[in-house]
Amino acid sequence: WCDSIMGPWGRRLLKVGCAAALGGAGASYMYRQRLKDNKAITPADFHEQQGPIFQKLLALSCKEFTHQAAQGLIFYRFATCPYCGTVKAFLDYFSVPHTIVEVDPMMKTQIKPHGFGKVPQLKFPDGAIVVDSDEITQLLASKMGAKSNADMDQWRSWARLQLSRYIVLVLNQTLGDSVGAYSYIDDVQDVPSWSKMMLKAVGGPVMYMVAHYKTRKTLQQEYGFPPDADARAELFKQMDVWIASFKKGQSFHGGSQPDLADLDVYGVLLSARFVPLFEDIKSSTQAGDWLTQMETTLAKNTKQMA
Ligand SMILES: N[C@@H](CCC(=O)N[C@@H](CS)C(=O)NCC(=O)O)C(=O)O
Repeated sequence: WCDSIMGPWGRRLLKVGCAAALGGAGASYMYRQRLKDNKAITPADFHEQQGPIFQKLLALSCKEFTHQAAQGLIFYRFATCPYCGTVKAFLDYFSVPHTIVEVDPMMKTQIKPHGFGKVPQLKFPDGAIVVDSDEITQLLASKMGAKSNADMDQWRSWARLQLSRYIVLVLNQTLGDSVGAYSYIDDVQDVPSWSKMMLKAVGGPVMYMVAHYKTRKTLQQEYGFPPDADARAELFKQMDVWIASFKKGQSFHGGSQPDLADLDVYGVLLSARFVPLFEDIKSSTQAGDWLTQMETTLAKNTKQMA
């Protein structure tokens, strides 16, 4: 039947079509399952279930905290995760000694034993693990005596809720961009080659779909991003508004030194540092000098051990 109606090329096309449909359905099932697993436990419950070890961490004085942290914390992250970027900026700025563990984004092998499926995660020498960038940065800021205010909070929310999403849209404009955004993984050791391949073959297309059908919709429905507007132009415009919020003649939002808003905004932008977008923001918006000063300041302060 096939032979007479379709011929050999038709049959080949049919097979490729079926394989693509099966692959798509499989990826969609895995993605939904993963979201479900990620929601299985909240950060608050995860912290509570650690019991006294977590309560002890919260109760540490600034001096005791610095003493414990001096032994080195382990920071689990995906290099391109904007929330992980905020934690990295805080660790660097406050000179908290830390070692980075790059988590395999496909299999998440390195955090499986922890029982919490999302990064960032910060592990303390006594075994306590803090998850969620909001919780981690709040803990670090309070132990370092850094306070927020309403204006900073507004910019910090903008960074997490809007800026991070514009970056996702720009990084996933085409399917090629989505696959290319995972190129950083080639330089990561401890991730098996087959996982790297899967990440590009499956993770890339999934991120493309997420960006176009979820992220764009959220920006439109919740943050007034006009349909069919150019995400890159909007991102650049918003970066200029951020810089315009600085007091006249000051290098940072915080004045002569970065404040918590500077750290969060910079941290979110770190998610784009493996692709040309990061340098484009430097050269095509008012944010160039600020970005360079942030890089210099954090490089001077960092106590990254590996
Ligand atoms: N609200 C969390 C969000 C963290 C989050 O969504 N992390 C993503 C990476 S950007 C993640 O780990 N996703 C789990 C996965 O890929 O399965 C935070 O601020 O830390």
